[in-house]
Amino acid sequence: MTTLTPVLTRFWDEPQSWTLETYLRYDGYQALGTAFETEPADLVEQVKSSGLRGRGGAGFPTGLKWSFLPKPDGGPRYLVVNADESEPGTCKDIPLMMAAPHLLVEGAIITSFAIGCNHAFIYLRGEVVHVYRRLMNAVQEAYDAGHLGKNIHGTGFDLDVTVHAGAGAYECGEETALLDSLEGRRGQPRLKPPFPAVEGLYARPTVVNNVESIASVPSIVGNGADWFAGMGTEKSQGFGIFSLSGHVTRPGQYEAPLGITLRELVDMAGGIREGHQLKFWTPGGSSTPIFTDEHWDVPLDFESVAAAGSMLGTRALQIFDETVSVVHAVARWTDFYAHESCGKCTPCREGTFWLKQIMTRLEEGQGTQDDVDKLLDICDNILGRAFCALGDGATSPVTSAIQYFREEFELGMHTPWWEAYPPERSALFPVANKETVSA
Ligand code: L3W
Repeated sequence: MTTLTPVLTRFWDEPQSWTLETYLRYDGYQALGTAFETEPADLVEQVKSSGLRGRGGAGFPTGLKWSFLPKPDGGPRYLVVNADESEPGTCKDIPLMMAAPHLLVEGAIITSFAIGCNHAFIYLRGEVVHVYRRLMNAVQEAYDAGHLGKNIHGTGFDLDVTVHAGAGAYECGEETALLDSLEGRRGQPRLKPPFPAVEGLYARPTVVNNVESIASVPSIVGNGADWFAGMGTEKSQGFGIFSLSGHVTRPGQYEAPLGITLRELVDMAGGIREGHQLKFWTPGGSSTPIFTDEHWDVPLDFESVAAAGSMLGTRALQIFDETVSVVHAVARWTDFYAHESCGKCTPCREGTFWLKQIMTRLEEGQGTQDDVDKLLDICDNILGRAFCALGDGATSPVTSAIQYFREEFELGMHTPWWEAYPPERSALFPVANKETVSA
């Protein structure tokens, strides 16, 4: 584990890093003690002034979101942790929950105390049964140690945590679809406003935050808002987990201050695989417009990435070298969005299906003269017209890939991708990396 800001990942390399015993050796649950001695409103202020912004993709200020909760009216209010990680390339929350589940549990307790919640939920992607088991064990350990339950450590504060496994749908990572799914309905997005902060789970005020956001809270409470705000850039403060996958020598999670560049991260990851060059990459998962080798030095913070034409998103850096057909890669993402579209709104349901049909033609070298313009036209009709961000996300790889590699799409009118880019040359994990991959 290479890390520039060893906070969330500071003990991942320990054997049994996930146990309470290990967590306690790394100052686990110390911040909880500090939080219980602090006024809840001051905790909200602290997280606000730390500058922490949502780590699930949108980057909305976390403390500000907490402060949107209406004044207590005696009824319940909820914390829901969005652990539905499923964006192609995004692989930070699941490793975090596997390696350090107590960071999330402690963060959830502090957040619940700050916002006055007595029942928190962790909504987990259904397929990851191993993560479900690990979280359940950590929650049980926290109950046994008296960090959860009634009158926690004599403070008078009660909290129960429920770990809920969904059925495995990308759409359920959208916060209101997640809430519908948690309530037992089909996971489809709700109209916003009202935002969940006002009317969320069971129509009660609800804070929905990403795993990494909540796991960052103990470090802020333990070290102070200024400590956190002192890292990163002026408007994108703190650190984050950057997930590198694809054609790098050592793929994995790298924790670093926001504002680090691809060049610095790839250096830490041992470079692009030997003998090859960077062709294109995603800064924040498949929903963020692709970048190319023009963007090695873009600071990876919310503002700089947006200024360069993409989004920081979930810091999922999928890296492709010159052996990869961009049409082939985009077609896989398009398949994903067409499969995962929930079907609620027409632009996304029909549009992603049309994108997929055209991308398949272009992949197979059977595209027609006007297919590239048709793709752009369909994207134009999805963008900003879909019910939630899934539709917009589906257009990002298509439009950005056409912007940078239009000639490759035009090649798809007569040449299948496998002739232009023989697949045996583009195996993602070459022999030299086998050790790293299995380790
Ligand atoms: C109260 C207001 N709350 C905004 C809250 C809102 C939400 C948060 C952000 O999309 C992005 C998307 C994907 N009063 C509020 C308010 N809020 N105004 O702030 O809201 P929003 O609408 O900006 O974004 P979103 O719908 O949450 C998320 C991008 O993330 N993404 C997705 C990755 C997917 C995963 C996954 O695997 N599950 O992480 C990657 O880039 O495209 O743009 O809480 O309620 N006035």
